[in-house]
Amino acid sequence: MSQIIQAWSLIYSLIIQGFGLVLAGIAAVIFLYVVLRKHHSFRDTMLLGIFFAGAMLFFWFPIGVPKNLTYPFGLTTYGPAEGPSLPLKNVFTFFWHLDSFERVSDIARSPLDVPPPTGRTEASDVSIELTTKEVLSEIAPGVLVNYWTFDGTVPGPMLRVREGDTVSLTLHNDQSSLHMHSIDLHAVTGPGGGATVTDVMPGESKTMRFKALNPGLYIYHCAHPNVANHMSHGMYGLILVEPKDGLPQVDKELYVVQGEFYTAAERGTKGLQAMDAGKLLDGIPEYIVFNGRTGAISKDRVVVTQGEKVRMYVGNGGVNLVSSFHLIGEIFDTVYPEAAMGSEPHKNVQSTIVPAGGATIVEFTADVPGTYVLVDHALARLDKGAWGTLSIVGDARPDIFFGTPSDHPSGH
Ligand SMILES: [Cu+2]
Repeated sequence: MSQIIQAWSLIYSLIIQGFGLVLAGIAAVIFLYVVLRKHHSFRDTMLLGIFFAGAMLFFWFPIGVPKNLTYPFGLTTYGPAEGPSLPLKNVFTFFWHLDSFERVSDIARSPLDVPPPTGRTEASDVSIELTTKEVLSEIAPGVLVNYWTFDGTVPGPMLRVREGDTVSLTLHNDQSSLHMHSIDLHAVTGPGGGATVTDVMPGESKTMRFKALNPGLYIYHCAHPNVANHMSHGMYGLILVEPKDGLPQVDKELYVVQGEFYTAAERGTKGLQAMDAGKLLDGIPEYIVFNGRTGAISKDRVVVTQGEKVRMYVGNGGVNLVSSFHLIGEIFDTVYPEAAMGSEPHKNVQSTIVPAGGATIVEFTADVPGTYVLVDHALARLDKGAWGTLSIVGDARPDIFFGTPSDHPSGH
């Protein structure tokens, strides 16, 4: 039953609304013709008809065709490949096989899911396997999205290698996928970052090999055309290339990736959502989230003990917005700006830029217990979902922070 409701919400917004208007228009023309013909000659009816059509064009033309009706046929794009509209055949196949798509109970990759340091002092051969999979999951309570993923979560798994390693990466595309996918790792030196040699059909696998020449934290993402479309379905993650001497040891490491989702229906509309190619091109997302959905990073999930040194690996899958990453109530002791390594990191930073298709590394020490809110400090984005919380547990530190909490606490 719920599938029928979900399918209905999509059919309603995409098809019925559009065709309904066309049907109403045809009926209105016939109705007018019949009524006018009763009292007027054919010539007068035609003149009146032309008058009404002209008046309608006068008011209608400046407004243009309603946005819903332009999708997916009326979108003009100038990219290197086709625009972000989904192939119509795949849309039909999607509905036909709606029941066979895996329903993931939680799309979010845990912020605690960070692989341990390689601990190696020598370069090595490393094998990585990733599977692209299209699944269904909730971006907000009751709001279902068709996510395209690496390994079934958003972001995909964090990868960790060492500078100088030779990486053999096999990309599988799950049999249930409707689309081709590929991977472009910004850590790769070579055409397409690997995308040119990893384009995989559903059910197919391809292996690439690359040498991790430059240390740093890099975004990886699907780069099958339309790239923005694939990325805004959730296809991104981070790969850390540790410098030869490793990174300084910390007590806790966290993994956070911001991303945007462009649903056709308004934010909060329940049921299965269609993506809106127009909103994607205009860069007006309905949802902006950390780790794939609203509320993915919570103070119950991320608990830091007082005194611990925390490092956050932060990425931005975009595809349109630059993030102003900030942790309310903390100052980043150390920031590797744009996740660059090899130069002196910045000290004592409040907010740091995470470019679309870029990353940053921030570190702080947990001093004062309480709940802390991480945000994109373009704060209107909080209401689209771009925030999370973490807890610091420990003893009060009145020497650093003292006051009486308000009965009406503010978030900032
Ligand atoms: Cu893809």
